[in-house]
Amino acid sequence: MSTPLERWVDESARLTKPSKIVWCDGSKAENDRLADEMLRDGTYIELNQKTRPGCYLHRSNPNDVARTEGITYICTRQKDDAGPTNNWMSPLEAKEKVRPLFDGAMKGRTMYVVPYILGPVNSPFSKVGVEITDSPYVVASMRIMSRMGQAALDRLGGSDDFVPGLHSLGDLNPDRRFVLHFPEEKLIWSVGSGYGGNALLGKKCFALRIASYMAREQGWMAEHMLILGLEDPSGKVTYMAAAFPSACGKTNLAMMVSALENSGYRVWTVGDDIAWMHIASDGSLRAINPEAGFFGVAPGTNAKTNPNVRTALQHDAIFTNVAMTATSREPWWEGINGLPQEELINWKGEAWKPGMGPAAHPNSRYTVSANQSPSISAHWEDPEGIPISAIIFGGRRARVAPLVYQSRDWQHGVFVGATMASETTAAATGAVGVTRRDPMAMIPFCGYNMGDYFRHWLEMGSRLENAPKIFHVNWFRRDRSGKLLWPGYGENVRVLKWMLDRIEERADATETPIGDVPAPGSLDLDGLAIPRESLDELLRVDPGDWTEEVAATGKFFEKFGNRLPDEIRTEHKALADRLQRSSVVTK
Ligand code: SAT
Ligand code: MN
Repeated sequence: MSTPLERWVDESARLTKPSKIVWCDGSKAENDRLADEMLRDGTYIELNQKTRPGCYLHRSNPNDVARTEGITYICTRQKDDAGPTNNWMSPLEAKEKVRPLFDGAMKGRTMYVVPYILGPVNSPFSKVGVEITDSPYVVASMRIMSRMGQAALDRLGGSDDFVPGLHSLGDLNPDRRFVLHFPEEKLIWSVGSGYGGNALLGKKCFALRIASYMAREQGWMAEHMLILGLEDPSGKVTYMAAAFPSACGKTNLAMMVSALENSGYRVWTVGDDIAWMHIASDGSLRAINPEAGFFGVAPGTNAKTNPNVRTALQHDAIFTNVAMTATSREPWWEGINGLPQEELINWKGEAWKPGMGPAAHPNSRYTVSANQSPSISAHWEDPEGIPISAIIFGGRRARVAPLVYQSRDWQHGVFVGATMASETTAAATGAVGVTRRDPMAMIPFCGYNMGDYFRHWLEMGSRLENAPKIFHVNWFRRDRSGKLLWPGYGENVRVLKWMLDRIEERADATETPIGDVPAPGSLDLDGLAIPRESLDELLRVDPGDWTEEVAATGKFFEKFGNRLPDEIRTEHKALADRLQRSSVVTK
């Protein structure tokens, strides 16, 4: 008798026609074997094994360097169930269109069967996925990013309780590239890309798009959030989850070395990208990190911005599309630490000269196990998850949003999340630096209609006896000359400390129309030289800017028609009214 997994593997092999099938066990021996093969065929380029044992460089096809949202689809039977913010095809049409691209796609190649667990091996909240892929780079990456191999097969047994994901590099032609999600049958198909979120199907495809759909069905949440613990001088740790769009500093915040370490405030990492959260029996919100590694943006990473990851990257890490020093074979990227001391080979494998553009691709990445970071929390694999006391939303905005504000309550907090916006980055293809609305940083990752997603958030709040406080931050506000006003990185702990003090009811706040900002003196600025005017500007709520913002969010919400919850409409109107009253007072 064959198992559901064996039947799906057979079926996929009949379609893709590989010359060989390998079931991955996740062992070191298997990983070493794959690394040797990849070194031989050029998929891996060896980095300096003396200074960085087990570290390799991978160069993806230059047309395949970021998530491609334009060819990413949510395939529900009804278009309206995918909603206005997702690309949609009917499941039938999508399969008809894309099946031919899988037909014979693995001829002459090896098909790897990659079973994996999302979440701690022994957590009741973890889930099993199986990716079929013809990319050994994907196999090696999945081994770092998830609990891959035998443990997953053991957990699955003969059950059909797994999310299948079929992946083939195809011919890497962008015209024949598709990332398809079938949330109703919990299935993923991806063809034509070998890059990150397009190809590591456990990451955005399962842990966010499919999982967000499952989470709504089952009453939990799958969110694009880092998870960190803030330790206070008494040793007590308070956990916070934060949603920022891709390449807006989630990894650096989660792994931060605190500027207030001497006064006893430390940050511990639980996760850097995705949080699965459920309501525990005591009515609190608890989170697990479904992932086991970090897939972080390399450029800008240095001793100041993320010292912990520098330590983590000393061994057993994969670097994708970074540059390399020509003689010592060290990975290199813009913002690593000044100018290179020797010749560079750029991310395309060419001898690099100034004027050729960046040597590392702006979306170049490192892939490394979470437990290689000195900042990893002792509780990061707790099967029941850790309790979340604060939810933080944030974006990259040169204007409008102050450094930090607190929402009035859960419903207002959901509205704050729903009105998030951020300037686009190199993490996805398309223009960089354009402000786009990105509710809860989930615009590219919500597996269903976002109007229903907002409703789900509201419903979760009504079931929480001990709901986390909700905040919004913006590390990226600039002055008139375009200079960043806030130093960021390790100094961000000051903002986290203010949140902790708000949770513990120790810090004062000033009420504004958009929410509560730190009262004068309540933000700990000890040892930080920041001009008074900068601080005023950082916390300023400009009625003109915010009136425009209200108009922009109103227009965005119109897209959802009657799927938009009334509560969001009510909050929108209430904000408009508060702004109007405040501008009357200031006049
Ligand atoms: O390419 S990924 O989706 O894995 C990274 C990101 O965009 O956040
Ligand atoms: Mn992400």
